[in-house]
Amino acid sequence: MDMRFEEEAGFYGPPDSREFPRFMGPATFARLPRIDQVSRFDVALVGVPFDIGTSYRPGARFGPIGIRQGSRTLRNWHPDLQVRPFGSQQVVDAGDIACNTFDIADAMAAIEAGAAELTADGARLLALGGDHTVAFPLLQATHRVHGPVALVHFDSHVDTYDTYMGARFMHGAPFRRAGEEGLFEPRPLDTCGHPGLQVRSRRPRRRCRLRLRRHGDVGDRPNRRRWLRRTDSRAGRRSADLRVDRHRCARPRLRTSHRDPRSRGFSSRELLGILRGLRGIHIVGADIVEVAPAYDHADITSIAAANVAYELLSLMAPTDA
Ligand SMILES: [Mn+2]
Repeated sequence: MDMRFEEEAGFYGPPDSREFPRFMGPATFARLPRIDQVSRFDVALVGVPFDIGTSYRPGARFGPIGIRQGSRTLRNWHPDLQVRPFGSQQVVDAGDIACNTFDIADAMAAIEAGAAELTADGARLLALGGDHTVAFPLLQATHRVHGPVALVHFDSHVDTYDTYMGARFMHGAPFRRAGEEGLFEPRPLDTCGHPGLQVRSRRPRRRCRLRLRRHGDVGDRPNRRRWLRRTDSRAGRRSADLRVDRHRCARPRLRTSHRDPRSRGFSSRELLGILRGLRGIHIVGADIVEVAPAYDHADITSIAAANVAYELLSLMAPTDA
């Protein structure tokens, strides 16, 4: 049987689930068309199956597969934001960036080149990691097109290590490297994910030149409102880039596939609510990292990550006229 992608206003979305139930059809994100099946695209999802930069539990190389599997039930209508993420912009699945799994430097170059190729014509990129190391080459590619972006980072760590066992490129250092190259501004780095402080791990060392903004627990409503106001005023005038460390900014109670687990993070509901509050910010790039399906019971984390991706796609979507 011919399984056609549903067409709405010239944009191709998932096949009609009344004819082709969601357990059938393409293994692409949300069963969307592959990049080679449409003539043009506005947003590309791309997998970055890289996890040799991790310092604790490996397995995020399977993150793109897990998130795609967790995305099969996503629908083309976001009732809270009142947008059609697949019917008002062309979203495609660009497959995975083939990156070396034995050589970090080689992988970094491949990820930057792959991301740059996908965004050269102005398309936006939503990357599915992979461990957090991948944020650096992805930001390099974003910088090529947009210059320094306003960076919003959800994580329980600040990821501003200088080196770890001598390694400069690893999952605890991407924002140190990005800061050194001037890939984002204004400073300080906008990280949130920690009740009480903004992150849950140790504070960065003094010699780290990146200052960090204290937000309080943005899961709490008054703090959330204040954080959204600040983020809006900081990011509102420039292109923004969102980085979500899925596993570390969510509660281990709910997120079971932590690659490097920490307690007391946001619930999925809190995180999605915070993201929804970012409506109006011009997002040019985003990634969701550290999804490790081997530790994920009943696809809980993969489904949550897919929904974060959906929220980001909805934030990128034009509002219905
Ligand atoms: Mn991280």
